[in-house]
Amino acid sequence: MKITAARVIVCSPGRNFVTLKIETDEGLTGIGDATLNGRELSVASYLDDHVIPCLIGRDPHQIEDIWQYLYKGAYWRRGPVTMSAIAAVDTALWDIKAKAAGLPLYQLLGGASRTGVMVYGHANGRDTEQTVDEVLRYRDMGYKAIRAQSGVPGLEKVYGVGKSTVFYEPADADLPSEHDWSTEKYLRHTPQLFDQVRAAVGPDIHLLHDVHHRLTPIEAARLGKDLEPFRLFWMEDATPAENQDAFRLIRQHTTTPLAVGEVFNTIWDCKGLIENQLIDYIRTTVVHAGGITHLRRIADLASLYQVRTGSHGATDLSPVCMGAALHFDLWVPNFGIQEYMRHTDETDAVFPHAYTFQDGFMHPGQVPGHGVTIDEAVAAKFPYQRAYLPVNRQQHDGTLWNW
Ligand code: EZ4
Ligand code: CO
Repeated sequence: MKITAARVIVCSPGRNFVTLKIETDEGLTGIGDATLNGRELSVASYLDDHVIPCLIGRDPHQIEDIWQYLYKGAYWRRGPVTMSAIAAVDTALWDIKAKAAGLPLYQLLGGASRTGVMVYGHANGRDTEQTVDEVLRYRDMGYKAIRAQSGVPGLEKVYGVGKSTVFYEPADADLPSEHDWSTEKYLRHTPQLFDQVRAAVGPDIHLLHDVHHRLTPIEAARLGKDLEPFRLFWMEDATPAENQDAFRLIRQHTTTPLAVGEVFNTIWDCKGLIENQLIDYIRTTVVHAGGITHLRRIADLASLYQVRTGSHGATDLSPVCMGAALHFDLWVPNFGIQEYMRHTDETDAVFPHAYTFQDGFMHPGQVPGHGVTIDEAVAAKFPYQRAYLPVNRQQHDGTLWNW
């Protein structure tokens, strides 16, 4: 088999998505997600201008060799743009290989290790009361694990809380919108939020929370300690992780489990955190961390230290990534949990998919390949629209902070 063509499809059914489609001389095609929120066209260009010309004529079965060629062959290694582009190629090639075998992708990885993939949903409210109601609504939808995010008194906009409680889309403006941040207000509010959520939902539902990189290590340590009575499944992105040692300080102070890694793009971003047992869950994804080929390497390293997977699954990761992730999750021995934010009906119409949700668990389906396709005619109705993630500034003096 030979690769005869590859195309980048950019569309915006409510939000932007970049999809790579690879075609072969045997008529088999595969697709991969290349979406990098707020920087979509950079990945599209990387693929169009520098990757696709190198793919034509290659054997699509040589997934590992093509991965190494794109990673080592560029000379310039790593980075979110490069690794998202490599991920798109890798995902499309796994799709083709599984279709050629006539098997759902998880069978090629080693088969199912579990009956379904536990996912967590997002409960958001403008205040504690509404957040508690949302958590109960997610429980009633069947979710076994729920992330709770709430507005904070004195802050106008907070990460995770949007206009609608059903769909959350932070990339909301033609130029970055600006939010105010106050660590003091957030740290005062969050423990009482989880006190009330836990009291309302009882002991059996897993509760999660995303700090979204806003605390310093010592502040994160204090929040982790304050949240211990409410038995969180995890506290996510407690502090930025460029300095992997920062997590040592948090770890020394709290038994609240720690998750990090949605912005990581290679195993090197994870290495110290995993080898030093500073985290409990690694959140790297198919799309931003080099595809299934590289994610498998990260998961294997993590398994040596009893670190489990908990892949990012926000709406800016397309259904193509979600489909591939669910095959990975069904197989990976050290699976922990998978994030799942529902896409809009427009997005689902562009990306018909085989995966299903039932009673808090998802399944990738039995369709050969990863089970997600793109309807290019529908996609063409939704042209690209520039959209940025917000930025954060300290409320008291306007200093730029982590969003
Ligand atoms: O802010 O994917 O856990 N989920 C998250 C996401 C991220 C977005 C950024 O594009 O932190 O909502
Ligand atoms: Co997050």
